[in-house]
Amino acid sequence: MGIDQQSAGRVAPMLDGAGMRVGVVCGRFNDTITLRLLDGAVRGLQSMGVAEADVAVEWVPGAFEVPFAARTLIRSGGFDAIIGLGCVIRGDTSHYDFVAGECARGLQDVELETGVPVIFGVLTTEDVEQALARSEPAGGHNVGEEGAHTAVEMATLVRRYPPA
Ligand code: INI
Repeated sequence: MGIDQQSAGRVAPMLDGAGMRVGVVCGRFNDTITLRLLDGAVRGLQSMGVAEADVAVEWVPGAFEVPFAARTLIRSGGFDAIIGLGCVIRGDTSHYDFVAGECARGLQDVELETGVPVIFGVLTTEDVEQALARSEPAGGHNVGEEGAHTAVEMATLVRRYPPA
């Protein structure tokens, strides 16, 4: 579950982030996990040549606020991509479904409305153990780091096909 099944001959994307400006919006709720995602995202961006000065990090209260912040950054201008980070862990009530669902829908809405790639780097897990396993330090599985790769790949697509 949740593992991208890769074929042996999979075509690797060209990931060159030099000159790209990327916003990272991070939810504070469950910040022991989201800090690990943020580490991964920054590490991933740096590894692809995105300059430190071209990465803007903004914290918001929780995953529910991430889409609004993503839209706010995009409307300010100059961003090639936004990475949304958060961690929603299932509790005893239906709150989880609203927060996780609206965050995902909101991020997709912002991406399609603005034409700027918005990456869903929000963990939605049953428990803390699952969240820890998806936010590992360098060399391990980290959804923030994967989000950085997705951001640069999608921003590259937009650069190849600018609006007419
Ligand atoms: N926000 C999260 O990012 N993760 C959660 O697990 C979570 N839970 O479980 O409640 C959560 N709630 C806060 C929400 O994102 C908003 O900040 C809050 O509802 C105010 O709008």
